[in-house]
Amino acid sequence: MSESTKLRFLSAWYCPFAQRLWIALLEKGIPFKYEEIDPYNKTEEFLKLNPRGLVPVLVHDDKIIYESAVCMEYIDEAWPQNPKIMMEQPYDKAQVRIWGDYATSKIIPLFFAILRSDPENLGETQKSFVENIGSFVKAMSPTGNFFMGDSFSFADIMVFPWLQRLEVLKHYKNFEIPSDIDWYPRFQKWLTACSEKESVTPTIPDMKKLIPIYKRYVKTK
Ligand SMILES: N[C@@H](CCC(=O)N[C@@H](CS)C(=O)NCC(=O)O)C(=O)O
Repeated sequence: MSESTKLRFLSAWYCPFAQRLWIALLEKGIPFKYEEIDPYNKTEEFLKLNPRGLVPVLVHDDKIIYESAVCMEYIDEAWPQNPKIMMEQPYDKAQVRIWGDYATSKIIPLFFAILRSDPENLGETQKSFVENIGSFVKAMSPTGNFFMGDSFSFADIMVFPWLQRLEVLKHYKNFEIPSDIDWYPRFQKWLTACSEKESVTPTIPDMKKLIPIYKRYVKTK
């Protein structure tokens, strides 16, 4: 097996969870083989790799790892010589874990809640989404481009795929972050810096192809 086929990355091009891991692999410069999977049409072979039937999945020699955040921590430790995405210092590591978890437990469910909202509760859901993004942005380092300042880290990668998909919410629910909100300039600076990173640009999906994928979540009345 050549160096590049030792690590298999099972992904779906539209999946924001898989995008997290894709960014992390590129950021760390780890050679891998990308394999496109349809996780909604689960083959026996795929379920053997991940009994939960979800992408992303990593196959590293004979080891199988799944769950995007776990996979990111795994590659960071298995390739320790590359740039650290989990940070070096224990306190910094705790911060990126706290805010990575915040992305998963608060921000992402509200992204999907907006798509599923009835007109009666859309306003309240959008308000909570904005407040939660605001808390994330206000926790960012005031200097530098990224959450941890000059270091692009786990905290940025955990939330970026959803905040880069805000156009989906604009398309279906006419949602936009109010540009007059006090933390908006820091948010835009962060979003632009992340979007322009060499490890991120190849992972950004074509919005024209992506928007129809979200139709299944949308509630219209
Ligand atoms: N908690 C998982 C979530 C992964 C996930 O939901 N992946 C979706 C695609 S974006 C999937 O595989 N869905 C298949 C299904 O729900 O059956 C992670 O972080 O990796």
